[in-house]
Amino acid sequence: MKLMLVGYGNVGKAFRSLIHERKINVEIGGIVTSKGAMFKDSEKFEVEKKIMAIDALEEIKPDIVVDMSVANYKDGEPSYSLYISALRQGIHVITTNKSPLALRFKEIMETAKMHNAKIGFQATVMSGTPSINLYKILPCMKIIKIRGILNGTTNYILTRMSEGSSYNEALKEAQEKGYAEANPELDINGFDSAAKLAILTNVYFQKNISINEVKFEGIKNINRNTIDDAKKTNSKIKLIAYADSKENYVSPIAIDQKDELFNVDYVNNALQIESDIEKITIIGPGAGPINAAYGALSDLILLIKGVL
Ligand code: 80F
Repeated sequence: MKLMLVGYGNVGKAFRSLIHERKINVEIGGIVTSKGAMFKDSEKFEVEKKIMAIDALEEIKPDIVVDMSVANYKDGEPSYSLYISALRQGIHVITTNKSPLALRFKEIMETAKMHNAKIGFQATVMSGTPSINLYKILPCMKIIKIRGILNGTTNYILTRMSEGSSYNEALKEAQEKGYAEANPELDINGFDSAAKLAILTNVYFQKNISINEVKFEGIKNINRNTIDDAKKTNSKIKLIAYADSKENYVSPIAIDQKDELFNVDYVNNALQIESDIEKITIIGPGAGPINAAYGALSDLILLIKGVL
């Protein structure tokens, strides 16, 4: 299997390292970034041709495109057109980039189905902690509601602020650890969580909503006083995402010690799934280069095994 990697930042580099360290039997035929393409597998990226990913398909002729480029919530481009073009040619797509799926879920899924190509997007929600792919092993359940903490950066910031750090210090740490989006405003204002909730809603409730249909608020208005006030009542502020078949929202909420999400701190994320059969909670890292890269790697292995 030949791969074309799109995006070679924190996640792209971690993904390439994992492929080599774990000796995964694939060929990296080229890497494309915003600067252009390189038609070989090398740790050091050097532009060989100023070309966009969609045009590099012709030259690299991959079996699988792995998109780890920046999110664009205006129109999901250029990744959206890249997916449609690749899928129409029967090229599989694996992505860590939420924006195309948070904006045009149905078109992407239908194109994949029509052309017998696979689209893997585990890493778009909770990185390597099973969320999207978890649904595949919960057949026949009627999902009633989902609730969770879906953004690593804001959960890290809220945790560090409750320990005494300033907002700026905590954000800087999250950026240094590779948790934050290239534009961290997308984390802070709730956009990233809303995109993840839209994708989860589509998967868990078989819907076709876009991020524009999610009500969301980020942590912009949370300050030391809000956090200290919550502490006085043994509560913590968490950026909670919620969806059932009728409503959805992302909002900072004070939760108490009885809440299962109370101890989900730092970069950890959580997803509670309430169904007609049982209630499941999964907790694990929601961000980090190696974690997001692992989400994509798990899709790749499932795809190679024919079970994605
Ligand atoms: P980074 O900014 O390091 O790299 C982006 C790369 O994209 C660069 O190489 C850039 O050249 C390339 N690029 C930009 N425009 C391009 C174009 N038009 N064509 C080709 N390449 C282009 O970004 P990251 O951190 O490596 O993230 C990459 C993608 O993974 C983004 O879409 C992220 O949203 C996504 N992702 C990142 C995660 C992380 O932990 C986690 C999962 C997905 O919960 C949180 O706190 C979330 N902020 C992170 S979730 N880094």
